[in-house]
Amino acid sequence: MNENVDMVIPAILTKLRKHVPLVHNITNVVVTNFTANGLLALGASPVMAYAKEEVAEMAAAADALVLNIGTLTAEKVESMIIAGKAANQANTPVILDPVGAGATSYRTESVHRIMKEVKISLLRGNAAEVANVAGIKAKMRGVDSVSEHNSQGIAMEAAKLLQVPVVITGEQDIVAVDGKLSIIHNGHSLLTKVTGTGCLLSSILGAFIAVEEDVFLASIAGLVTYGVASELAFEKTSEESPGSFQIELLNQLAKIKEENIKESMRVEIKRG
Ligand code: ATP
Ligand code: TZP
Ligand code: MG
Ligand code: MG
Repeated sequence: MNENVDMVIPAILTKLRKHVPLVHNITNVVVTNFTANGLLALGASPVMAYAKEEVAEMAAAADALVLNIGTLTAEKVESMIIAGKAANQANTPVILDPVGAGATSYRTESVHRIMKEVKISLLRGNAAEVANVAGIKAKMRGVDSVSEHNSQGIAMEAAKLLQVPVVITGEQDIVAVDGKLSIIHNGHSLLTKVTGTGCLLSSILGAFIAVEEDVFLASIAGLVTYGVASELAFEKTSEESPGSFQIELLNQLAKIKEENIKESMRVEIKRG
């Protein structure tokens, strides 16, 4: 790892806490409360606003807009497009989590519609979701990816085909932005036993991109912060208990410091 990146990445967390970015989420009903609590714990300011009468105003006032299609309705798609356009006009970054893309055609088509109308700053999903959005066939069952995928290959190809920065998460997290590529090895398998950990991560990436305009660096910083917080949470709960781990993850998102990140970050910059 480049020494400069070693210093720059942890410092983005301090920047986030200083600025307390307002993150406007149009998200799903499963993860709403967990997402708000996770953003608050980290040091960001969450707001959920869905009515088409108010989303443009909220998105324009926010520091990041996060669109999450987990429990989609026609009304929500309409609101997401209105909010996304307002965010684009105000130069507010827009993060898109294509939850379950490929599981039904409605999800895939809605993502395509949103991406046609709104300029996306970051697309974050599991390998199968991102593959399906990019037109690369991959199996989905509900909101979970079914089989092993070549995440690195999919991330690079999707970023190129869609012309959008991409983060694919899983055992390893991949960041592909403008030909740059990074792999993050932090995280804990208990994250797969708590619903909404991917959705919360997408919103947290929104908070990082709000304070750091280099999307490549901001994404790496968000992923290592979250990954290291999950490792600390596992150390505290120290057994395979998803319930305690979920609560401890919130605690560690509040407690994590630059020093913890410097000590534990496992980041490969493959092409910087
Ligand atoms: P899925 O529906 O496939 O679980 P998701 O949207 O929940 O996708 P994940 O890929 O689970 O998103 O990513 C959420 C967090 O969990 C990320 O920080 C990621 O690094 C971490 N993670 C996922 N799987 C593992 C694993 N096997 N080991 C360690 N960390 C993991
Ligand atoms: N069903 C629709 S949205 C959702 C479920 C279970 C939450 C998915 O959250 P994540 O973060 O992708 O695990
Ligand atoms: Mg998961
Ligand atoms: Mg998800």
